[in-house]
Amino acid sequence: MKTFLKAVVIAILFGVLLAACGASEPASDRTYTEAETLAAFEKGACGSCHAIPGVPNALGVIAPDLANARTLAEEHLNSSAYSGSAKDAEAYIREAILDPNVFIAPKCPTGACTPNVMPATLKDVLTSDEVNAIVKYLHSLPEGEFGGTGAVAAPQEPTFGADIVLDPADLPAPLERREPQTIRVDLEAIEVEGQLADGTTFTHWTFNGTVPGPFIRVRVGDTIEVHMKNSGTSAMNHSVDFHAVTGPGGGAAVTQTMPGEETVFTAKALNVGLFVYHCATPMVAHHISNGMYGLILVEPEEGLAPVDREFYVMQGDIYTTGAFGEHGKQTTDITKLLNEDPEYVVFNGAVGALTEQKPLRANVGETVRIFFGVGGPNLTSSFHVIGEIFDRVYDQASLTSAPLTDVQTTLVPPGGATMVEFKLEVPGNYILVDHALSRLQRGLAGYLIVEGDENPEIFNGTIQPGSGH
Ligand code: HEC
Ligand SMILES: [Cu+2]
Repeated sequence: MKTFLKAVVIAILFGVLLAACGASEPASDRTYTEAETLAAFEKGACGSCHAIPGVPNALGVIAPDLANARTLAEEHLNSSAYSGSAKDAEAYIREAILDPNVFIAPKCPTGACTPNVMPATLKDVLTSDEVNAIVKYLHSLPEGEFGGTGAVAAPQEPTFGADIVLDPADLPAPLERREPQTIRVDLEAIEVEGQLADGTTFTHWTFNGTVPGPFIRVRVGDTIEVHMKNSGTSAMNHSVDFHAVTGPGGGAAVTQTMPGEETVFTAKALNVGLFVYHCATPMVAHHISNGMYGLILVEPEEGLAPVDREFYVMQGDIYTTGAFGEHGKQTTDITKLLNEDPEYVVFNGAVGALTEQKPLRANVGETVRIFFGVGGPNLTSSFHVIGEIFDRVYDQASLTSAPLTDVQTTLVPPGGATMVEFKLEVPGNYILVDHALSRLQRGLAGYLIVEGDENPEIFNGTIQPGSGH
């Protein structure tokens, strides 16, 4: 609830910046297929805030239920709070989409409506044909009781999308010793149809096209100059909240960014540690679940102790319309999201990301360090590497406390991180897991493949085929 309130506060802040538009679109005679209309609702992400009967996934609970859009429109047209120019319900609905600032409905499901949560950018996102399709649909809904939303069966054909997996070895090298500097951080929110699993794609929302977003590395005392861009192809507004930042919303209060625009802020890294960053645009859980998270490391003045290899891994839970393993294009199921009942749980954004696709690789005799974070939005990880023991765990990613030593499994909450280090003595295939092992069946596994000479003094035996190791 706290996050939600924060999100609303942020929405208020950014709404102040939005200009009103006004002009209403002429009605068109074109008729729309049901699929086109549903696609328009999806493009506008209406369902992440509104419940809309007949629209799959439109089960949002923070905005008025549009089941009775026509009745709501007729009531609200006559309200003294209304400053628009619509004369009938159809025009009102169109205006609510194109110029929402002229009116605030008195009641949202979670209480009084908050101004400027309804995005003012839909007029840029949707074509006038799409708006017309939506208006016609909402205006034509029959009055009265709606028994649930008639979810449309997801297509079962396999789909193929972009590779959004960030390689766990893709992170900047340790910093040289130096005086504090201003470091420019470029983030771009990019919405992509990414490969989630074999034959299954998902509308990933990303920072810089990957999950997790880029690993950012600074030292304490540095000032970060964050350029938060939102791609012109985005349907949604996006933003960034750095847990390493001291200031309103960790930056989210000043980075609510419309498609095609850029916001900038600076902040001083006061605290050493490994911190999560994530999108904080309502519904925040939806943006995080779709992949908008990453880590920022604030090194101590003297740096971290040297190791042979560093890796960057993040865990996330995903709530698709279709069941786990179902082929086809998936979007987020808001009911499953709110019930914290994920279909997929993954490392670095996809099933197989760190097994078949981009496993961690190292050699016998080396020391490895894993920067591990949980984007979530909901599941806490019991992080464990099968066949290894963490020599050091920087619990809660506190790098200024002494590490725990000789740990089997460590807890990492959503919006939290840990840094673990261990030495590799024996070659083999070590498996990164969340020891809540049901999640293995939902996609959560990674390999650390260690090559080198056998070390029979430490481990001696013959690996059995089919053991999974
Ligand atoms: C980020 C959340 C959000 C999204 C996305 C969103 N809305 Fe809204 N919408 C709201 C909120 C909150 C209100 C009520 C406050 C207001 O009137 O400004 C609202 C109000 C409305 C109203 C007026 C309802 C009334 O009671 O008078 C209509 C119609 C509407 N939205 C349609 C849409 C459509 C269609 C889409 C997608 C194209 C959409 N909204 C996308 C949050 C959202
Ligand atoms: Cu976002």
